[in-house]
Amino acid sequence: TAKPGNAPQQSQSRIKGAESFLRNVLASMEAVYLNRNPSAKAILELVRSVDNDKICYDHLAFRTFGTDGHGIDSLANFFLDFGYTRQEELSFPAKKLKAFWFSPPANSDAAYDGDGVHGPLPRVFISELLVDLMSPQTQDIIRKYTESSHKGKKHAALASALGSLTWEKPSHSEFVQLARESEYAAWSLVNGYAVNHVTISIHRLKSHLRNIKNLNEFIEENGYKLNSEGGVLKVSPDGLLLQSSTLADSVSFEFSDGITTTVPCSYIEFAERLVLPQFKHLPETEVKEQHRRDGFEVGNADKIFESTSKQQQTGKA
Ligand code: OOG
Ligand code: NI
Repeated sequence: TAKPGNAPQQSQSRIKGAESFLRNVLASMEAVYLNRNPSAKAILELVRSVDNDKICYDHLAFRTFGTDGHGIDSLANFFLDFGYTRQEELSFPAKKLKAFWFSPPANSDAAYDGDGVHGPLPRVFISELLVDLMSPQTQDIIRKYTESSHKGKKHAALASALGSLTWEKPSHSEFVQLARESEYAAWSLVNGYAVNHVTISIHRLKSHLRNIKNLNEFIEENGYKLNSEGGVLKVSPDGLLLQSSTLADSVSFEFSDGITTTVPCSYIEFAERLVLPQFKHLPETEVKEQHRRDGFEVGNADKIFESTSKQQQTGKA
């Protein structure tokens, strides 16, 4: 049903080719994440098991080192090439981090019936460590590894989809030095471009879990700990973006000096986006994603970052 002057059929099918490649890449990133994070995998299955529900991803999140082309852009380029649009910057001066979020391209109609990476395309949240603001020792360690990756920064999405670091493994003492100064830096050194978390879109569930308070209770009843930094439920100042997250799983990691310890891996997040005031009058069946609160919130994100931190993991409340 091409209107005059609109893209003809042929370019429509080119778009579909790109979309299916994008989804295959997302599926590989997700597979790496599910293999490494048994709690996240089990939680996705649990949520699906209630009323045989489907999962929509609200967003996928990644961390990077903001130095010499290894930062946000290294991964963003892939998403921009496949139709994503860069949105607002978020800044976290105390953590020496910044982030951008990216909105997805328009979906093909089939997406609305799909599950997970085959459903509506997720937003993407990519942050970077402001490496120049770290201590000289920490900067030296980070640059030693980013430089050793040579042109790896051009292939960040591939590294994420493969679950491979683009640099060699660090020594245990280097990991500890980074962790002392920035949990984020230490996490990134051993996890690289791997998915940091996927986020379940809570309001798009069908079961009673479509309310984030019910969801949080359900997760805790099933024996999983939620990140309690600043309270379990994170609420944006406008009251319309509600988020919570689990604590990251740990994996055994063999450092280059032969020492093996557990290191934090990834977590899973939950987000409920409420209907914007100007669309309050719409009947529930007509409410679409574009009628809901979009974007991210610095105050929420600042606390969600703690989902991979040791203090949270060892149960400091
Ligand atoms: C990202 C934390 C922020 C959100 O949705 O605001 C976040 C991270 O831990 O890397 O996920
Ligand atoms: Ni998130």
